[in-house]
Order: sequence, then C-alpha cells, then structure tokens
Amino acid sequence: MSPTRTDVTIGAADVRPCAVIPTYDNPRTIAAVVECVRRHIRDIIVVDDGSGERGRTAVDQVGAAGDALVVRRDHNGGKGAAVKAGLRRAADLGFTHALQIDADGQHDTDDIPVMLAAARDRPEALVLSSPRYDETAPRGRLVGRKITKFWTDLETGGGIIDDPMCGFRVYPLATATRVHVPSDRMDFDIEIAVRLVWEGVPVINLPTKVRYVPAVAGGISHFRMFRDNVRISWLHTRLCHLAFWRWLTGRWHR
Ligand SMILES: Nc1nc2c(ncn2[C@@H]2O[C@H](COP(=O)(O)OP(=O)(O)OP(=O)(O)O)[C@@H](O)[C@H]2O)c(=O)[nH]1
Ligand SMILES: [Mg+2]
Repeated sequence: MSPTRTDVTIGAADVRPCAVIPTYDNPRTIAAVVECVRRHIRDIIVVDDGSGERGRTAVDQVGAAGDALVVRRDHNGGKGAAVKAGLRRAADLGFTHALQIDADGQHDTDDIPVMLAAARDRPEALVLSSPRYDETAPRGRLVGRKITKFWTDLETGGGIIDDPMCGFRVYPLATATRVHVPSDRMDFDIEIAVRLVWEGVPVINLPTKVRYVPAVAGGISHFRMFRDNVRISWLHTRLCHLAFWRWLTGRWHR
C-alpha cells in the first residue's frame, strides 16, 4: 500500500492521510467501521491486537477483501501498543497523517471530512474529537473523563485539550512517531496528547457525537473500570511530576 488519493479533496499537496484502526475482539463491528471509514479515506491500516478467533476471522475477511492492510500482533499488548504499531507502519508507508478511530462503532465517521480538513489547514496540529454523548454513555465513564480532564488541564496549563481520551483523532505522523510515549494501554491516548502539547504541537478540538453501541448489536468495551483507572491514575502521577519538573527547568512547553 502506498499513499493514494482519498475521497476527500486534500488541498495541501504534502498532506497524505491514512486511517489506523486498532482492534481487539470487535468481530461484529470491525467490518462496518472499515466500510464507513473507506467512504472518506481509501488507505486503512487495521492493527489486530491479538484478537481471539472470531475477532481474527473478521479482520482476515477485511484484509482478504482488500479493504485494509492488516498488521497482526500475535499477543494482546493494549490499545496504545496497537496504535503505536499502526502509526509506525503508516509513517513507513509514506503517509503524513493518520486518522485513528476505534473499532467498536462508537464514532461518527461522517465527521471524518471535517477532521481531515482541519489537518489540511494546519498540518502540524493534533486534531482531537470532543465527544458529545447521548443517553447510551455509561455514567462511570463520564465521571472518569471529567477527572482525567482535570489532570490533563493541570499537566498542560489548561484550555488546550477538550477531551484527552477520545479514540477518534488525526495524528501528524512526524511528531507522533517521534515523541516518547511509554504507555501501552488505555493510558496511551491521554499520554500522547499531553506529550504532543509539551512538544509544542497545536491542538484542534472538534465536536463529535459518540454513541455506545448496545451489546446485542455487537458493541463491546474492553475498558476495565478498576484496572484501567489505576493505570490512568499512575499515568497522571507521572505526568504531573514531569510537568512540574519541566516547569521548574523552563521546558514545560516547547
Ligand atoms: N481495551 C482494549 N482495547 C484495545 C486493545 N487493543 C486494541 N484495542 C482497541 O482500542 C479501541 C478502544 O477500546 P475500547 O474498549 O472501546 O475502549 P474505550 O473506547 O476507551 O472504552 P469505552 O468508552 O468503554 O468504549 C477499540 O477499537 C479496541 O478494539 C486492548 O488491549 N484493550
Ligand atoms: Mg470504545
């Protein structure tokens, strides 16, 4: 796969976007997500993060149909590890930007053209989604997001990142593949956003509707309330200390 023209007119000649979709056991939603993304972006990299048999078979079908390039990870390593693998592959293939979207069908792919247009206007920026939830969103997840937003505001100085957790964003690959992000699991989305801000990358926040697909329709969340919240708390402990150190040494934001 090499960069091809997308269905969206990308004005700037040097903006060549692809999509990166990390998936871990999304057998009933992955094909539909790929199909919807393909209406806007032709080049798609699906990173299968060690899915079980049903998830793997669904990803194989997408790959066999030629709808996406499949990157296979033999063992589950976490969303962050999967996205990092996808971003590296995208950069190696010559793409300049990667639209990352989750495979669980929660995101509104109709917003992709607006996100790509924002990346075209400011190729150096990180484009983040700012979710507008409906009644399907679990209360615990909404509260968790408010807490993590409080901490990311503290770590970045505030008013820069609307939502640090949403898995629907456009990465500028040159900086996203260069920045050091140790987190490999659900903490990754937060850490890479904060570290890119520290690198001086501007952030564009765009509103988007998020709908939790019901389990009967194949919606599945792997977010584990206790385990992932402990990870995220440890991440904020690290980032707050680092932010303080950077501030003390005059290197908070580049
Ligand atoms: N949780 C999890 N997701 C993974 C992993 N590897 C890849 N993913 C993918 O990362 C995306 C986000 O996972 P979700 O479980 O929906 O996490 P989330 O969106 O933060 O949580 P919810 O708001 O509850 O949906 C999905 O496309 C997953 O398939 C993994 O090891 N764990
Ligand atoms: Mg999700």
